[in-house]
Amino acid sequence: MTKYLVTSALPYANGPLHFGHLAGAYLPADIFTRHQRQKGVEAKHISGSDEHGVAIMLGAQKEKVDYQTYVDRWHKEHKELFAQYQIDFDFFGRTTAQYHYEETTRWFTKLHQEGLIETKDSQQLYCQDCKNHLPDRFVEGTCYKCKSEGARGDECPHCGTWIEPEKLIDPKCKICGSAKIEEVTVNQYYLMLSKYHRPYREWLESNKGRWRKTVYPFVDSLSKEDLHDRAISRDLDWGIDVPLPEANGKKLYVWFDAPIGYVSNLKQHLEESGSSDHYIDDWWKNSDTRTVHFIGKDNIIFHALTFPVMAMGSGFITPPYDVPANQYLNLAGKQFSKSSGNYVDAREALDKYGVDALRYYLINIIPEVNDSSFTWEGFEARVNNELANNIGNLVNRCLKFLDKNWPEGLPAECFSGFVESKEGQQLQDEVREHLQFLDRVQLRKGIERVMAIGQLANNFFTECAPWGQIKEDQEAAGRSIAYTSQYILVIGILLAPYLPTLSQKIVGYFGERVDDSSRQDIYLGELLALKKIFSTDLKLTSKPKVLVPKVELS
Ligand code: B3M
Ligand code: ZN
Repeated sequence: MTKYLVTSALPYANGPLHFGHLAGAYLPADIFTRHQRQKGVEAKHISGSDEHGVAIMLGAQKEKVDYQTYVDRWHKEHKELFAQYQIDFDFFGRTTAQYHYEETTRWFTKLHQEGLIETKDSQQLYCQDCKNHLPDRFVEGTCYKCKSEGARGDECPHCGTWIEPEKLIDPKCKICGSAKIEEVTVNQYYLMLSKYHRPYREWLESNKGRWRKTVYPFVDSLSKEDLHDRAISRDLDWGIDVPLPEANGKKLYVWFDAPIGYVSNLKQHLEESGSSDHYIDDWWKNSDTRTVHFIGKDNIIFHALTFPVMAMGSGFITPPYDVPANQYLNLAGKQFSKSSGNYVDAREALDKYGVDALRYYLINIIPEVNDSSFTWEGFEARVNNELANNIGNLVNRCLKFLDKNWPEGLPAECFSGFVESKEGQQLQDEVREHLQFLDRVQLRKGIERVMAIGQLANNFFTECAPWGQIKEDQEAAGRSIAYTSQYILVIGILLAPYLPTLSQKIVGYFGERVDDSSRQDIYLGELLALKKIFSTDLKLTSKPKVLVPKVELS
């Protein structure tokens, strides 16, 4: 039986997470995991803090705290924020943990034995003023590919090029700001990607139809001709030691150990939870497992190229089934940036507007195909016009009407005939289509489909006008309410992966009659399950309340 190993990019324990992170990786991974579980498919969601690398060193140096204290703080903050946004993980670990050092060492040793790690001399940038080596983000300059400024020694955030630092135009030291930069020769360990070109291409091409149009062609063109070897060691004092005595304390490059974090964190999770599963045999190398990496577009190379080569080269794990990378989410058209003030505090926003409203808007602007933009006006309009009007109001009006006019319960006979009706059949088709969107990781299309069902339910309710019917024909009014209630229950169930709280509240009105198995049937588009659920009179478990308060921007 197919099962899913869902991962989301290990966030750097370096500064607050913003909506771009949430909508770009964590929320999609959370929804996809909840979706699989709702279908009855086993799924695990694994992530953790990425605690090495130069960006973190710079951050800690700026605050004048030691590296471990610094990452401890951000690790804790991130975990709390995820919990508040109801982004659930089976395990959220850390790359400074002992278990992660051990797993990473195992990988290095194997790849070294297999001849996929070798030493080479190379040119590296060195600051003549502060006398530091300048790998990765210790240097910034103008990108030699797209000519935009702010390209870092590891990548250009603008065009996504994997930067060779010595080629940067006008490089500057990020530690002291100096432009007096020279090249020195250093000996480093290299991942010999060039040796793996052929098998890599064969694997890549096997994913062609499945991967997103924003992902496959990008890696395809990058790897068509050849693959360049990449340095995976650094002369720094923060990171995992290269596990060889002759390495003299060199550290591993953060992008070597970070993706191994998915593997080490799953291992730790299984151990801590007392599972009898083996992390490799039962998960990573099990032919039933589909690994899906949720990431932002700047991480594509590492997840769709280097880590897969490490996977195949070590033989430890099967490379990923899908890498549904997202584009960028901007704030009012510009990049989120705390330092330049283009920034929203995700925690404050949550305190003000609540988790359903924020998740709803963020899901609607997941940058699946193009970059997208968060705006407060957009937030207000979408929550009020769609979630509050289309769903919240409908549920409230219909169930209040039921409660008021049938205080002893709406008779079971009123519910019959819905599944076979033209409305019921159409609803069934819609639910099945919804399923396919989420299976294909088209989450925005998924939630749009749920809202379209909300619209159908509203149309039905308005056309029947039970408030008029009840004056002449009690039974007809009862039927209208019973049919609308069935729409409402279906909507409540479909909302589960997106808005767990709202879903729970809606489904909760119907009480214990909705058991796990009928809930699953309905989610899968087997609407016959409604018949069993409504085979007895319906009395709500509690008085209907306002479910989606309107947003008022202050
Ligand atoms: N920490 C980059 C990022 O947060 C990096 C991801 C690691 S995934 C293995 O964008
Ligand atoms: Zn310097």
